[in-house]
Amino acid sequence: MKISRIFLSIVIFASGLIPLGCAQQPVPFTSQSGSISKDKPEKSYEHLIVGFAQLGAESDWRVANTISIKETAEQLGVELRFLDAQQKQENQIEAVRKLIIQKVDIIGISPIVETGWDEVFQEAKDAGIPIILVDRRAAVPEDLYVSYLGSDFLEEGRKSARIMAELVNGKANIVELVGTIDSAPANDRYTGFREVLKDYPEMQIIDSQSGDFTRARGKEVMAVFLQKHGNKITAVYAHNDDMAVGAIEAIEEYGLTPGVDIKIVSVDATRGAFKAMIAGKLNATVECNPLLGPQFFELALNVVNGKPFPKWVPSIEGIFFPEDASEILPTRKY
Ligand code: GYE
Repeated sequence: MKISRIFLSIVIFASGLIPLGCAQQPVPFTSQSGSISKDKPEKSYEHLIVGFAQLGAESDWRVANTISIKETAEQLGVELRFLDAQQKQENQIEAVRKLIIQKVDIIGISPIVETGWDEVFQEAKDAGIPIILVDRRAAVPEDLYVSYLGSDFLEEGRKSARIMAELVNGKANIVELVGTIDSAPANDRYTGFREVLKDYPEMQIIDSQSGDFTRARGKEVMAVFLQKHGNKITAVYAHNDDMAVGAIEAIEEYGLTPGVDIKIVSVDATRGAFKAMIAGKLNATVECNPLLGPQFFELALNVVNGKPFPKWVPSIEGIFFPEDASEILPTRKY
């Protein structure tokens, strides 16, 4: 493995964020919920009831994320009430309301989109039930959730652009497969990529459309890009691996060679991406870690017990390339 090509980014230091162990505004919740009174014994995992409002099962990343949450709950003996919103915000809002009625101790949610959460989060707060944002952020006032556990999506966008610039020597006609519209990862991967592109005037984004983070939509949108722009396209930036894999199929059906005629960079680092890199069809994948179960339940227990916790728990992530893919694939858990 060429370590030099794997840039482990220890986000917590790089971004100067709040280090683990620093309390960040847990107070409004703890005092409101009254669950942290000194008379009450500390809860252990076996006594914790956790609600989780998952957004759906749109990608390999999401499937791995769900498995991680469910498996960790089982290992720790936590009672988990898991609801799947099937990629509809109204279902996810409904799920939070159900969990409030069930009086769970705490709610984890991966908000499908960034906006539209104020009302239901306020309802949870009024009921004294803390909300942890897991994987995706929501655009709500800071007092409506206790903590965010997940990745730095802006940095993933920047990393993707830096890698792309290397691959194409600073000159490309790029098409972009955007994730779910208005989702935090799509918004930030879009913005972070463009931030870096400012330094590369000969790298142009010639088209950009949502593929909704799915393989099927990624393929469809890429086919449309190819019909519209044909051989002009020299690079694809996909906001996740599933869409990149779909795009690879579309490129092959169009008669071009993915990874060679068209350079491709995507985000997640799923096993599917490693297989595509081994086949020479994907040029790089930027890691986004879905295995958040252990960190989530640790955070949930700390919140419920009134222990200190950070406002953001960032993941540590790397970038992977074809030359290392065969060696690394067997170690990948998703
Ligand atoms: O990159 C994508 C999934 O929110 C980080 O959602 C997650 C993204 C992930 O559908 O594959």
